Amino acid sequence: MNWDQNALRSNFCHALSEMYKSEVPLYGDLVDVVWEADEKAVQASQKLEGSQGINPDDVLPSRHRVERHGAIRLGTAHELATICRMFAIMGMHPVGYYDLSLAGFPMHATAFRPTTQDALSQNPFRVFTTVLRVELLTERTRKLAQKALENRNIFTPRLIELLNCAEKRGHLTPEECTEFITNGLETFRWHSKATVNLEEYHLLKAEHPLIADIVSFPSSHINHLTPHRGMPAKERIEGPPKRICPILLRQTSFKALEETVYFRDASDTFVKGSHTARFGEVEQRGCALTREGRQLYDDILNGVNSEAAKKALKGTDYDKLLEHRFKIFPDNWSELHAQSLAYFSYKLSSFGETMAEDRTSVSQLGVSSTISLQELVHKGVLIYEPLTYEDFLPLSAGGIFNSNLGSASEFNQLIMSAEQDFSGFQRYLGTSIADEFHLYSEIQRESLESCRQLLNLREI
Ligand code: OOG
Ligand code: NI
Repeated sequence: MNWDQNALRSNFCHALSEMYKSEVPLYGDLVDVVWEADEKAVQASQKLEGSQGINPDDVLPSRHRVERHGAIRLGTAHELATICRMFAIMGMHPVGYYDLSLAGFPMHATAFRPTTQDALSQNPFRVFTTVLRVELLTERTRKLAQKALENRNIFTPRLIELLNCAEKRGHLTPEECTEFITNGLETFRWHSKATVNLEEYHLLKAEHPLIADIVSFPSSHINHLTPHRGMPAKERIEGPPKRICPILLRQTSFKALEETVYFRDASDTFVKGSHTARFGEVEQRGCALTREGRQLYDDILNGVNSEAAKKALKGTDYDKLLEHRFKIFPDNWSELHAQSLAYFSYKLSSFGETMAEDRTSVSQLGVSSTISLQELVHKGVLIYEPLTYEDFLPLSAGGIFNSNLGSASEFNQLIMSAEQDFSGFQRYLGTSIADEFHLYSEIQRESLESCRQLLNLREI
């Protein structure tokens, strides 16, 4: 593909943000607050430079002031396969499988995102994409959902032409890129006229509010966009507690808006109703964890959640327990590095660069041309920076979904016992899902490999 996918992704993301701001004016206010907070956080972290207080996000100033992610919910295999083609044009590919039945939702998901270090640093925009699992619905709801979904088309005919064209020709002209953005936005636009009647809407909603949200509308409206936030927040935040070295992802969201929706009644006239789905969210991204690091994170979190459930801990009591239990998770970069709990990218220090120019001094470092990574770091030849976490957390996503819904129902309990369906999801997608750990370890490996070459070492 020979058009600039990074530029197309940035332009699309910007256009989507403008559209969402006009649809949800509160979102515009959220963006202003976040920018202000970010500015202060960046200034504070610059003062701390050289200390341990650096957020990996903040060492990449070009990544500020861009939307971090959006989320959509799809209904069918065809919608998923087509969205996959659409995102591919913008350099976004499916990474990770999220089984949301764990949190009681009849859905599973992936994240479409850039996968290379270069593309991520140019624009990391990603879209959390959920798909309804109709097989987990009760028969009556399933029939209703299938009927409504069969009758809708969330893609404009021109968008499909452009997809075919881009795939066949291998390129899009600048005019076609503009058309791609205009047509692509239609898939995510909010429509206040439902495709189901009020009675059907209530049936869908009674089973699960998310089913009604996915099934009742003519498009797959974007349900939130998330700007970056560099500042800690006071509200209940999903994910790990605040740390010196941020890990993974901390998020919090605002309650969804209640919006007017028109439903057709039996005499085919529109009647007024309402729907609650779209919200605002802020996030802080920390470093990506290795499988070992993630296991430790999951173990701590599961332990906290089961103790909290037993003792019915909530709010600040829950947070205190979380903070206490997370004390065993190392909170300085050198330990996270030495214990291989997080992923890093390596580069030569200025000392290392001087050495690279003068090969004899490298051989003086070790007895042979192989030297361990820890030695190179210890001797100040290599420096490392944490890799930013680019993915999502299923339990946090569950918390985000839940904050916008009523309390758990019996239906949720039933869903929780469902098996995940990774292979079904991948089949519908029409392509394979990348493994997030593999992507991070490749970025880490490549950075080390380029250092090795510069230092002319046989092995590190
Ligand atoms: C997606 C919720 C997941 C996140 O940030 O974890 C998500 C949705 O509400 O459709 O966006
Ligand atoms: Ni989100």
